[in-house]
Amino acid sequence: MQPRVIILVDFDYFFAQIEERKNPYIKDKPVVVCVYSGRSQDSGAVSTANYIARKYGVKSGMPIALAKSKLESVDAAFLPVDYEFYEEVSEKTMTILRGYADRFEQVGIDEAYLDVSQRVGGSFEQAAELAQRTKNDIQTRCELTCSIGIGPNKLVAKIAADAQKPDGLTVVKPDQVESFLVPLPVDRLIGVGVKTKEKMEAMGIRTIGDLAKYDARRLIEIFGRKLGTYFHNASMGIDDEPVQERGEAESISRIATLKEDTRDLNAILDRTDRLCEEVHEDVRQKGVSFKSIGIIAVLTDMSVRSRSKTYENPANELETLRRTAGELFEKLLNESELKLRRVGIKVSNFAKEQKTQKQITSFLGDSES
Ligand code: DGT
Ligand code: CA
Ligand code: CA
Repeated sequence: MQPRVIILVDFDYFFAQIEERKNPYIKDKPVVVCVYSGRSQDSGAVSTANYIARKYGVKSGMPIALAKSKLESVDAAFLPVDYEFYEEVSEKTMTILRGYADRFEQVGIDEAYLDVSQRVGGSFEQAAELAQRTKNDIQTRCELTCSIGIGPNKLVAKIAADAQKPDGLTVVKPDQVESFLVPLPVDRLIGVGVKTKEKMEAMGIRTIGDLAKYDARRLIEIFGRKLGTYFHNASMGIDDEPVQERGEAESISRIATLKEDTRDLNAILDRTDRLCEEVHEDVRQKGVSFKSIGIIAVLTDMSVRSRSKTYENPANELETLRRTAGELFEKLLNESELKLRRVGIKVSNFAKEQKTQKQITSFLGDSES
């Protein structure tokens, strides 16, 4: 069987790099993107920082005041996060990246897996060329740098992408996986967070190689079957998880403004019945079934309420949608005093066409990362 060739693209200091692109004059300074909590002037946390600021010890999650003290002696730019704009940029980059993949999976705002096995015919050399072309294209069209890892699976590709940052390109061929992983600290594996790392250290496991040598049965005794098996396989670079195209949408919804603010259930349902029809038409066209039905209400004070109900079995009938929406709006009216201004209907929790096998990432909920 031809080996899989998986690419992971991760953008460098994403939010801060976008800010640099916006204001090129800050490019040579430390740039710190902050989530201000608004309580006092400098309260809040660092979202991310450019690599110049990182040299001064500034890190994601750090209090803004601490970052300021680290950069006291230099001219640095502290900027508030602008998520909407970053999302716009993200969408554009993801559209470009998708064009380079047989199968594509976005993970988070600045990261994506590309399965390129077919288009490179299993060749890691060709994949490296493809990755370089991808980087150039992204640079030309988006003026952004990214780091790329290439491996025989998602796990190795991800760790490879982290190996050289920023603007890196790291290729790990199947016969290099072992020597690549063995010396790395164990917390490079997804799923090994601070606590697990400490626990493993106490067991004498410091590197991925140490973990690979550790008795698999003992790992299962200590971490449980799922996590123990995952750690054992991951330490040897084994990962069968497919690059999974995301469903077109995770939810389908419609929202509308009522003719006048009201608490009259009939007037509300008159409007939401039509929204239900529209949602249902979308559901029908997409050929999905949903397990969750939700309602959204914007009240006269502009506050937003939502309620939802999840069924055991997926449904797709208009009648179920209408009936559930009716029940939920009735409940909501009982629980609040204000009139409703806008109403919405949402379905989510779509049932997949074919059941996919439980994969490694589904273990990760049990662990911190
Ligand atoms: P990198 O990939 O090491 O060059 O740096 P980033 O900044 O791209 O880091 P990454 O890929 O982990 O995260 C992508 C974006 O997510 C980042 O630009 C800002 C945001 N982010 C990451 N960590 C945190 C955090 O701890 N707090 C907040 N608010 N945002 C974060
Ligand atoms: Ca990144
Ligand atoms: Ca990332």
